[in-house]
Amino acid sequence: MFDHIPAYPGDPILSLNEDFQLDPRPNKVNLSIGIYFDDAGKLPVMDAVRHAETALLGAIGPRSYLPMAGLPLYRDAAQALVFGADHEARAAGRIATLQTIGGSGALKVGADFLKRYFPASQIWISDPSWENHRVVFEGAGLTVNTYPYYDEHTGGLRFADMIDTIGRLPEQSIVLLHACCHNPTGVDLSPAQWAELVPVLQRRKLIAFVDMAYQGFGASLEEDAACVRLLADAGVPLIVASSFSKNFSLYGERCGALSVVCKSKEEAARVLGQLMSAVRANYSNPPTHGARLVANVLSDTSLRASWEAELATMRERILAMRGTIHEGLAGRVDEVMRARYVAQRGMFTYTGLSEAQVERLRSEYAVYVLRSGRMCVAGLNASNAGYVASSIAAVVAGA
Ligand code: KET
Repeated sequence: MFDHIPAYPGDPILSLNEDFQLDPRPNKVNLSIGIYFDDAGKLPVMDAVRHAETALLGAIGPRSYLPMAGLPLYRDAAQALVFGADHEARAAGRIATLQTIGGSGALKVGADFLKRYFPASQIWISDPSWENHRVVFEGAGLTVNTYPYYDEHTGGLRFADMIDTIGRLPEQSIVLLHACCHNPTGVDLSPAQWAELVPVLQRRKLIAFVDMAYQGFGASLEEDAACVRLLADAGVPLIVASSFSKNFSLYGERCGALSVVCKSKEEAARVLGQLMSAVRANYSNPPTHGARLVANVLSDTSLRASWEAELATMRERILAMRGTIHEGLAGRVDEVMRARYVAQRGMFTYTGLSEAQVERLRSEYAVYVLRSGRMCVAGLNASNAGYVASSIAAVVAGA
């Protein structure tokens, strides 16, 4: 019966991470998947989350199904974090927000919603983008195209080309944008560039779909969300997928949210209903535990302060590691290849290494980066950064 089923070639991120786990070499370094490790190379449990969890365990209650839209306290807290607690659209009740299975679930529910109600629309994602964007949107039946984004010659942004392409898209096209900490390149739009993009989206009557998986890892919780608020203020039709996987270090709990900014409260209620219907068709309703943890941390003044402080420490450690590897590569690779470690932001840097160099890094040095050359700099620490720099220098020299 199943003879015709082909083997799964694997996922460029998750399968590589699994290969890493099986690698017996003691000096192995995992810079593949987008996970933040601390300076001891461990996946942190954040203090605020530990406190919230201990309190929750002491008060274990019954576990019914959550509503299709998720836990109300979580939905409100997630919305406030993305848009700012005092945003006018929140006060007006015109943002439809629901709890999703991670940021990925938010993308899928949003994609299903768009496919159903904008059947003629196609989506444009950055070139390159997170590999799974194409997979999720094509899986929902959308045609996926790309707009120019990364300039491999400079390690920067092809902003003029990006604007030019977006400025010529058909009306009601969907444009996928990364709010901050672009995955995989680490290259973001500046505030001035966002301000230039917004009127183009408006003029062409496009739908902005913003993926914000790294809020707090770029500059700050507020600055990283500034583009979302700018788009909402301008009245651009806006959908936001957000995630607590990274900024709460709660990867396995699958905590995300999807928000659609509408023109009225009444419209938001209709949109929310259709998003709930998409949830029901996919997985019925979301899980409880992680959502309770996030909601309890965000709504408790002291836990929230502790979470924000620890997140700032994580962000600063990533910056420090960028500096360390930048220094470690001095005089060993050319400046274009070296400068990006400090110019790019967030968890990822596009190293500019070729596929063959990436393969040598893995096979000869047990250093894992993605085939595309993407390195998760959040996997570097004081003990491995020097070794990683020397390994990169060796494969670049072809030695
Ligand atoms: N959007 C982006 C841009 C992203 O990098 C990830 C995860 C997600 C959404 C998914 O978030 P989640 O809440 O886990 O569903 N990226 C890392 C892990 C992965 O590929 O699944 C990564 O790029 O390594």
